[in-house]
Amino acid sequence: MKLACQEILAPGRNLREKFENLKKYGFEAVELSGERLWERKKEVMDASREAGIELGSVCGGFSCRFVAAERKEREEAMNSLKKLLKTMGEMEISGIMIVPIFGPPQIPNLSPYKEAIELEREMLLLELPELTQFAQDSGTSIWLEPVNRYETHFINRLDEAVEICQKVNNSNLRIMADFFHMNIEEVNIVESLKKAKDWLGHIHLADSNRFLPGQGHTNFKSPFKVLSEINYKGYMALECGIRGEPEEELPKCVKYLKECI
Ligand code: LER
Ligand code: MN
Repeated sequence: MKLACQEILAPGRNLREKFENLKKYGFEAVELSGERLWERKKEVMDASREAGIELGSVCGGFSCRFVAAERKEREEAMNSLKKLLKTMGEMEISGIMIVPIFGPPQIPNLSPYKEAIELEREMLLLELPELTQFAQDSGTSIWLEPVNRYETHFINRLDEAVEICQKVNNSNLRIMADFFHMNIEEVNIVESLKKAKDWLGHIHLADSNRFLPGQGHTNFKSPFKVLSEINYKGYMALECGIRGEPEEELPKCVKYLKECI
């Protein structure tokens, strides 16, 4: 388990200072935004080398319209993800999370023929083999992220994401587990992680209120015990708000997380 932090949370006047601060606080890796990453490639790689911190993962910064009604939008989403995957491979970044749909269905409900969600699942299953193969050829991975019901109607729990990975059957498609969403959707986080153990590619950390771990009431100890038992070797990246000053709260959070591991 390697602790990572999203770049947006890091204090610092420039990228290098942000990365140096994260390293100083005890993080091993950074989670980057994918926004025009190809243009920032050199700056990001230089800052990572100079600060001695890994580039772990990418979150956001591309079109998520994979199952939109318009073919043009779907193709744009596929192409924008491919462009990012290629850059990530060149930067040796291990993977990117995708949330296939935010919000309500984007295509009509055709029941009794097929409900919107069935059509969306089928559409995604047509696209994922090509995207996953592209990720594999580029040397990186895609992680499907289950997100809570208030943000999407599609894939809320780990088992739903695992089912899709099983169908695609490519080792470069894995799921990711976000503690904030799991707190809302899973019956029992420990049991869900155990069941998903062979498919786990990445983790997002946030407390119950989506502030830093330690600033809410989530129990991290028992899920972390499971992650140790299953020998989870991936990243756990902070994706949350911060109550207080980042300079003080981020190192405190690292200490707290290390005590929980
Ligand atoms: C959205 O709530 C989320 O958790 C992000 O990781 C989506 O990319
Ligand atoms: Mn997340």
